[in-house]
Amino acid sequence: QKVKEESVEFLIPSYACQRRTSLDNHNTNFTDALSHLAENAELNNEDGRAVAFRRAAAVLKALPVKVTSITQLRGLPCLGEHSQRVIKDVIENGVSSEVESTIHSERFKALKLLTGIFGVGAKTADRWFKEGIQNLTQLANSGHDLNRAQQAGLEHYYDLNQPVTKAEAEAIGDIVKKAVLDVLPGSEIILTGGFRRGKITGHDVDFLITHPDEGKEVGLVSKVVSWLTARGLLLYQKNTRNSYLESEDGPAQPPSNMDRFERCFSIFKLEKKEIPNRNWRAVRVDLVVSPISQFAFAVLGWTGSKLFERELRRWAGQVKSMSLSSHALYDNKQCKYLRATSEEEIFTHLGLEFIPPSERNA
Ligand code: TTP
Ligand code: MN
Ligand code: MN
Ligand code: MN
Repeated sequence: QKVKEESVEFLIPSYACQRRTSLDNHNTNFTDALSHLAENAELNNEDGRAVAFRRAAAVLKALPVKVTSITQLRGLPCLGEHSQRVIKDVIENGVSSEVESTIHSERFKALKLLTGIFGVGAKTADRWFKEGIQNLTQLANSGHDLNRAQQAGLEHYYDLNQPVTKAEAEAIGDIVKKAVLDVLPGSEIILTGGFRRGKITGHDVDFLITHPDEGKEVGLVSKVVSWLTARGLLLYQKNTRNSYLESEDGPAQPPSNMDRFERCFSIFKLEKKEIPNRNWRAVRVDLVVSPISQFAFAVLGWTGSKLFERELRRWAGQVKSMSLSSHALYDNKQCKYLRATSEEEIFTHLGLEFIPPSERNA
C-alpha cells in the first residue's frame, strides 16, 4: 500500500478514515473522471459500483503527488480493475473514453438536470426520463403532480444550482444564531458539512444546534422555523421531529447515514442587495438539533464528507465490531454504549488517529 515517487514512498491505508485528505487534490484529472462514473452509478441505483469508484477516487485524493505513471499505483488500496483502466486511459489519452461517452449521453445529462431539482432523487428522475422528460420545460408541461419540495425546487432551480459562498453561509449563520438564541438562550450553534471541512463553496449550509441542559432542545426546530417564517426568511421548510430511541435504534439498526434528529430541510430567502430587481437569492439550509449527550456523534456525523462517514461506519463495524451512527457508538463485544463528549474521544474509542475536519475531504 505504497506509492513511489522518486524513491519516496507514501503509506496509504485502505479505510478513508485512517488517512488525511485535504482539499489540496493533486489528481483532479483522475478523481473527476472516477467521480463522474460514481455519479452515473448513483443515478442508475448501482450503489456498490458507485462506492467502489468513490473509494478509488478518495485514494487518489489522498496522494501527496500527482500521478503520472500507472506504475506509481502499484500496491495502492481500493483501485479495482475498472478504476485502473480509467486511470490508465486518462494517463495515456488525457481523457477516459468511457467517462466521455457517459457524461455526454442523453440519459446522464437528463438525469443530472432532473436530480438537480431539490426534492427529485435518482428513482423519480429515471421514471420521468423513461416517459421522455429530459428538461425542465418538458417536466413543467408533463402534467405531473409535483410535491411541495419539488415545486420549490423547480421554482428556485437556478439559485439552488449556484454554489453557496462562505460569505453567504456566514450571513445565514448570523440569522440562524439570532433566531436560535432568541427562542432558546444558551443554545450552541455550529456550522457543519462542507464548510466545517474548509470548503469555500457548498451546495447548501448545514447547522447543528444543541443546548447544555439535556431536554431543553426538544421542539427547538419548530420554534426557530416559526421565528424565521414570521420574518419572511423562508421560501420552503419541512420539519421532522426527533424519532431516535436509544433502546430501539442503537445497536439493532444497520449503519445508515439517515439519522433521526429533529431537523428542518429548508430554503432560505437570503437578502442580497447586489442582485438587481430582486435583492435576494434562494439558499438550501439544513437545521439539525441534537441533545447534548449525542452532540459529539452528531457533529462527527454531520461534518462529512459522505465517503469519510461511510468509511468510519465501515471501520467501526468490520474492524472494531462496533456500530457507529450520528447518535451513538455501540460496542457489540462489550454490549454497551461508549459515551463521548468530543470528536477526539470517538476516534479514540474507534482506535483511530484523530483526523481534523479539514482532512476529512475524502
Ligand atoms: P451535505 O450537506 O449533503 O454535504 P456536504 O456539506 O459535505 O457538501 P456540500 O458542500 O455539497 O453541501 O451533507 C453533510 C453531512 O451531513 C454529510 O456528511 C452527511 C450528513 N447527513 C446526515 O448525517 N444525515 C442526513 O440525513 C443527511 C441528509 C446528511
Ligand atoms: Mn499537497
Ligand atoms: Mn452541505
Ligand atoms: Mn446538507
